[in-house]
Amino acid sequence: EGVGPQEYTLIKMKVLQPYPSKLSKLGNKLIYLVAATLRPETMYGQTNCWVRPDMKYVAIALKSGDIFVCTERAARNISYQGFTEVEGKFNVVVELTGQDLLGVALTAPLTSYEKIYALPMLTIKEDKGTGVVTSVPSDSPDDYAALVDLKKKQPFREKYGITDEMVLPYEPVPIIEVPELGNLSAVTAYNKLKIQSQNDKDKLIEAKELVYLKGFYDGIMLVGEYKGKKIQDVKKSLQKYLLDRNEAVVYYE
Ligand code: A2H
Repeated sequence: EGVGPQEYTLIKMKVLQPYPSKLSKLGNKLIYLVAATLRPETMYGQTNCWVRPDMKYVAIALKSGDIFVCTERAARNISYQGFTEVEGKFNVVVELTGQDLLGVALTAPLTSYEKIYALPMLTIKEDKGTGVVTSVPSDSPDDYAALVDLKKKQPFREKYGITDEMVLPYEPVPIIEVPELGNLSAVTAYNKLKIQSQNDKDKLIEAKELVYLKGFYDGIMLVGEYKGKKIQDVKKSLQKYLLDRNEAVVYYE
């Protein structure tokens, strides 16, 4: 890790009514699963959200009145970044596990899918970001591998109470053209390296090295306001767009 703090964009993924039973007492409050990303320009390609079933999460009440769902570790960091009533303190309104969040319907900014779902990813790290990850299978090999696992393994869906309509209609969306890797760079890398599942650790590391470097330096937007522009030149503008619309916040750790 670097010496300074890492800046992430926290994407606010809004939970749709009816809320799951664990969150039902929050009634008409706005609840967001907040996903830490380094790639705000990829939000056009979101197909779902990831949570880890066996991990603990908290729902915290912010001074804005909104509720954020994230790990307790992230909640503590958030409480030092001006979002809570009292600096360094956070008000836990519900304690949950990832399991409680599976199958929750959400809306997310910029994606062309009207409604997306919280699905299980088993490789989420507890000590990074918020423990909630937004899924962009077109450009992230981890996301594509986890989505394919759910698509091709019915028993895996069933184990976690995930229905077909939460998964099967969702396909990677071409949003960035990368020289030699095409417009679905994560899919290209996955196929090229013959990745078998989200647990294929070494190959996924290789796939990520391939995709991220090229994507960042040579990627061209295929959609949206910055269509035709280079990724490095649009990242900040798209982050600002999301911040201005209150669809994201900046988060450091
Ligand atoms: B990124 P870094 Cl399209 N566990 O967002 C595992 N992965 C996590 C995580 C956690 N607790 N928290 C965040 N992440 C993911 C989009 C994306 C991302 C694309 C391409 C690359 C990419 C869509 N998923 O990350 O270790 C999130 O996925 C490249 C590394 O801090 C977040 O950004 O560098 C990234 O990892 C942060 O990882």
